[in-house]
Amino acid sequence: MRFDVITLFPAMFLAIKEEGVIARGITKSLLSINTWQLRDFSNNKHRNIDDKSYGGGAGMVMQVEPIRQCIAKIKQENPNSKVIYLSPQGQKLTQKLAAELSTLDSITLLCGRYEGVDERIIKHDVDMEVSIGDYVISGGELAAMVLIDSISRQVPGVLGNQDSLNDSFSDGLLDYPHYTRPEEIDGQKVPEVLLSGYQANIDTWRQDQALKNTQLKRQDLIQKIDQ
Ligand code: 4GO
Repeated sequence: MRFDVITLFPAMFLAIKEEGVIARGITKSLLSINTWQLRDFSNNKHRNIDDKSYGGGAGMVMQVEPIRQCIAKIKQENPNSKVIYLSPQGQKLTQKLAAELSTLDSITLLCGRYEGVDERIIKHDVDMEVSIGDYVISGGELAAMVLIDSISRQVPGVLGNQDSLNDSFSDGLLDYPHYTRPEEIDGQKVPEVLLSGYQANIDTWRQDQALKNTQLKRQDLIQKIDQ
């Protein structure tokens, strides 16, 4: 999977490029993250990429031309790249959507700042709007990183011996509880079944706990399964 990211703050992406699961995916050549500084596509010497909003009001709007030129440049190398704009108006990110997007070869992520991008970019250049939840953040970058992470961990080989199929939500339920050493701390014991060595019993216990966890914490997810 190749990610191309259009942003005013490329350095923000060092956080995921240099640490953790995504960094390992990059080392294994299963992933690449290429950032594009939108200001490099400005058409003036001040490197401006935004202007006042037609109709007035506070806040600047990101202009069409630099974004369109940047996308054209990215598409020279990846003609089929799917262009995603991160915004609260987008389709809500779920484990299922991340799984679907993980089958693509190339995704371009457009990160807005200020009041966002000129609507004509969304109409003409963007294939899909995605939202990471019903709240506003100051730029698309953090949302893009959430999307990159959730997609990348479902790209085959990225997680190694761990397995994204066991993630919460993959079967529509939350995860079961996890324990590690020591067996007892301050009187709190690890559930006996996990020490028993009977894998069938452990699997049954985990399924039961996942269901109970979901009933207790996320009743709405149970209703979704029943539908
Ligand atoms: C994405 C972007 C929220 C989301 C954003 C979200 N806020 N819920 N802010 O996924 C345009 C300028 C959008 C700031 C950006």
